Amino acid sequence: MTTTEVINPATEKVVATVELVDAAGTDAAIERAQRAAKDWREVAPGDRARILRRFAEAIDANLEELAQLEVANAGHTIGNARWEAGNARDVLHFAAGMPERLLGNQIPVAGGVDITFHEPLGVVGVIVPWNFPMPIAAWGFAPALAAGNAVVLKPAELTPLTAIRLGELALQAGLPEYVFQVLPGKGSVVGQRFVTHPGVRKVVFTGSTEVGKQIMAGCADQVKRVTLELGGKSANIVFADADLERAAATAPYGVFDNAGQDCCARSRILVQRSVFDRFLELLEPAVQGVRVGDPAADATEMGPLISAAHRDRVAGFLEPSTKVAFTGAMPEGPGFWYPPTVVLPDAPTDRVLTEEIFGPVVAVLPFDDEADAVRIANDTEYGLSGSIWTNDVGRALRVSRGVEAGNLSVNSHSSVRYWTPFGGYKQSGLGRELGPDAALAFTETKNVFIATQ
Ligand code: TAP
Repeated sequence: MTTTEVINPATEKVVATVELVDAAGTDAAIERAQRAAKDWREVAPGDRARILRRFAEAIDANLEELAQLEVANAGHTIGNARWEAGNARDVLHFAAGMPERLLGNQIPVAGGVDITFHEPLGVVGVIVPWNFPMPIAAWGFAPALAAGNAVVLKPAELTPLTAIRLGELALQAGLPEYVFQVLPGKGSVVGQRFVTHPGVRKVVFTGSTEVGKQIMAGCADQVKRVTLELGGKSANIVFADADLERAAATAPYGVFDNAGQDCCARSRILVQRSVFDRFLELLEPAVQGVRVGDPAADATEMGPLISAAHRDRVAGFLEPSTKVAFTGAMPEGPGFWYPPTVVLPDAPTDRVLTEEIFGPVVAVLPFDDEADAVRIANDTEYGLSGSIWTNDVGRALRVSRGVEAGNLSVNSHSSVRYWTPFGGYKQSGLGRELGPDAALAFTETKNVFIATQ
């Protein structure tokens, strides 16, 4: 049996040793899930709903333990980690409303009755990255279970602890055995088997665009259903007519939350040229005010990066020639720390502008007018989220419609609510998660005609 050591990124100490599932173990789990799925789809909608509610309540009862586990495993601030466990709970509560609302249509036809059903797919494979282990897992497994599917879930090798605990809580809450299995293991082994095993009927993948493309190509072989949530390079657009003080005070939190390891990070700040210098003056104290340090302390706003390798990768984006405007604080001693960093790119082709850094680095650049702002915002292969700061409601709507991204916020940096749809344009993804239609992504629509003559 292969094992992996789970490291606390704030202390560099080993917090747990986890056994990794191999290819044969993955196949066995998929086959158990196939059998379990047959019974689970027959459970009455109201009973499925009740079990999901109990699962949500079990998370709530263990919320602090789950949050502390995430602080130790992923270096998330305790405030964020509590929100993340609460989000998994809320996503389950929301999904518990779905089994009884999977409504079909009755369509007028001649000579009979025509009705549609939303049938479960069977076994769904969910592949989760390390940046938000609990929420991203729940966005996949909760609606999939609600729609009557069995789920096999692969957490990232770096962050398996909360997913393993969620698997235990599901069983305690009364979810039948093998309906929800957590399989810690390597992406190239367990994740890859989700793609190639014909028993898995859909793959939900969140992670890098590079691996997402391989997953999509692999799924094509069996015309396997796929949802992809991939990278981002989102723009925070600040117009001269905006409340500049608020825009500058909040901008660091729109990009440095979770140490910038957030697919929705607003890692490009576009500022109207007439207020560019003033905005930078206001941004500097805001960035220096971000409290970076011990993630277990209540007041901390930013923790470490996930690993030494990732810190090196982030640092690699800054060339000797990169113009750094200013940086924020960073603790000394052990831990994979990187300070909040503001850079001023020289050209539209600079890597800090074109590539997802996935760390606490933000590029600030000027634009001339509305059309220029939309053009620069869209000058990327990504299209996940973004913010627009203006006090002109017409402009807010025009620019929101013009920016090619799935999740935009005006005078705010919010991206994710479990009851609104979430997902990306272009190479940021395929399909949508969350929102009122979440369960439909885990069903096939079946049309049945019944002759009455
Ligand atoms: P990846 O390296 O792509 O890994 C994501 C997951 O896929 C991990 O569980 C990984 O397993 C697994 N995996 C790796 N290779 C695989 C393969 N060949 N077949 C099947 N599974 C495979 O991404 P990451 O670095 O962990 O996560 C960061 C990326 O996720 C960023 O680009 C970020 O933008 C994106 N992200 C997007 C969103 C949304 S909602 N759009 C949300 C969060 C993150 P192991 O790591 O265990 O090998």
